[in-house]
Amino acid sequence: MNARIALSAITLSLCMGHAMAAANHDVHLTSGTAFSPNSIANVLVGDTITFINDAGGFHNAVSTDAAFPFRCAVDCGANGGGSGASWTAVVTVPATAAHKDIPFFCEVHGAALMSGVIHITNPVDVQSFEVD
Ligand SMILES: [Cu+2]
Repeated sequence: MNARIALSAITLSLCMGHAMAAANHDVHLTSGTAFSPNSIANVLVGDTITFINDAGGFHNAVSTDAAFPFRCAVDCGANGGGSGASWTAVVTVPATAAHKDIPFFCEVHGAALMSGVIHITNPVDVQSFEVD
């Protein structure tokens, strides 16, 4: 049993390449019409995306994808419409978004002008095996 646990831990560390704890990905909304970065890669289910509007722009961040819907500005609820205030909003990637690319945009400036995409991958499934 001890051998099995040790090998599982080694396999895990080799496959994952990073800690299992959820990561956060900051996305800044600029004073112009951009998300920075506008392509967020290597996102895992359970990670958080933090949208930060601190450059004086009037924006929100919206996904209409049913796998990972959000509409955020001052909050991700009633105050999710555009706001020029300094605001921060955090969304957590749900299991329904695994292996998907989730597009998002700013309703104030429109998807053609101000948009981005979250690339959601998943870690290799944990495997273990017995060694006699
Ligand atoms: Cu905008």
